[in-house]
Amino acid sequence: MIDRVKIDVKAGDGGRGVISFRREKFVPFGGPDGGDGGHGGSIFILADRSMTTLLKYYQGKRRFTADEGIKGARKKMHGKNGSDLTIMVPPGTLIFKEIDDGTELLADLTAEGQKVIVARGGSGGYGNARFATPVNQAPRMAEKGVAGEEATLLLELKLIADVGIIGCPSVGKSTLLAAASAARPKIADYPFTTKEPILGVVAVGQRSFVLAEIPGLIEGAHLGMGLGHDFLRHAERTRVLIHLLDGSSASPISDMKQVNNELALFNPVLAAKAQLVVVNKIDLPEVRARISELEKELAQDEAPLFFTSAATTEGVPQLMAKVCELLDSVATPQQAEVLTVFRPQPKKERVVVSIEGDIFVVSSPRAEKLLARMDLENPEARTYIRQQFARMGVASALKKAGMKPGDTVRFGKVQMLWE
Ligand SMILES: Nc1nc2c(ncn2[C@@H]2O[C@H](COP(=O)(O)OP(=O)(O)OP(=O)(O)O)[C@@H](O)[C@H]2O)c(=O)[nH]1
Ligand SMILES: [Mg+2]
Repeated sequence: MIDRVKIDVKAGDGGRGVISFRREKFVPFGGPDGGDGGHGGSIFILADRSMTTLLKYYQGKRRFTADEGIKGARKKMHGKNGSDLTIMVPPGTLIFKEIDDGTELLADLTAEGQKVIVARGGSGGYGNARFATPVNQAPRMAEKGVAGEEATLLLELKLIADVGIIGCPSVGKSTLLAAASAARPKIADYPFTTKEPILGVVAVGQRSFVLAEIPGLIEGAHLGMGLGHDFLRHAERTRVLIHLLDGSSASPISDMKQVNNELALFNPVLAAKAQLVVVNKIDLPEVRARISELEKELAQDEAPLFFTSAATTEGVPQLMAKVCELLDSVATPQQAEVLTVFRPQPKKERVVVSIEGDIFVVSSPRAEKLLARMDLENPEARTYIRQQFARMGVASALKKAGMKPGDTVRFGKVQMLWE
């Protein structure tokens, strides 16, 4: 039961900085006062419990854009920042980003309130007021805003079960799941019919919860016997456990003790989870005859006790209503935190020049970033770029590679004649 959907996100571009000069009465020549552009809005994804599936993104919008930053204005006025956009997903959603050779995991939102940034807004460009220097007091250049990040994301929902059905093999776990939900697991009278956890959604009035069958537990399960650990790990995520017993077993009580022992050995947290004890198969006359005896023995345990027939559904609605009630009283693990995405960046950038035909290709993200912000038609901006290239070591790297003025140089998507 995995839910997957692909969406596109585009953060807002930064607003451009503007070129403007103060104009005042009786002042023959005012200084530069062009303000900076606003930053583009970023896009976040937030785990929210009001969402239970990704269905909304199958049926509705699949492309999300955040607002752009507004351009700067006169009197050094900063343009308005674009507002951020938050996309809601259910807890349990994995977020992958498409990259050239596959996908990379950006975040695993397991708990309510976790939030991750998936596309950063572009920063606003500087207005001309920023470029005034003692030598150039009237700069006629400003920066363009930086483009907002864009990405294609794959959202994948791992359904986290609220409630797990545990118990020995063949006690009727699949039958109970089928009786309470629309899930249709395989049911048969040999052990380990169910080989992986199976989930179903149970509706009780207006409420619903996710119920999972945890495959049969036997002695040694914590050591990997039977079907092993994986399922116990699955049970760790649930909030309530239904401990199902076969009323026709030689000793339902020792079955229960054995399973509880396995839970404790695997993880004490698991053993401490709220349990409901359920004796199943009461439609069988020999089981019905034992009810009061079992009731007495099992009453020692503090867990609520139920008798059901998963086969005829007798007692099942009452059990599910109690589960619902118990879920309300068991606090959900809540931890609001902002996840940071780890993207390693080289500490100090090296400028690498390669030659393709008669074009000098410069690899330098910093230089590319600078060019993206500049208006190459503007002579002042070109002078500024030349100065910055000298500082970044781009000019010397090109010279070393044998480039001469008049040659063609390429930075990412931008190609230019070297002046
Ligand atoms: N009479 C009776 N038989 C039942 C009841 N519940 C389950 N069974 C039978 O018990 C056998 C095992 O049922 P399953 O639901 O497959 O049991 P399980 O616990 O899922 O078993 P595994 O997945 O193999 O561990 C099947 O033959 C069912 O028909 C019940 O309430 N009454
Ligand atoms: Mg089963």
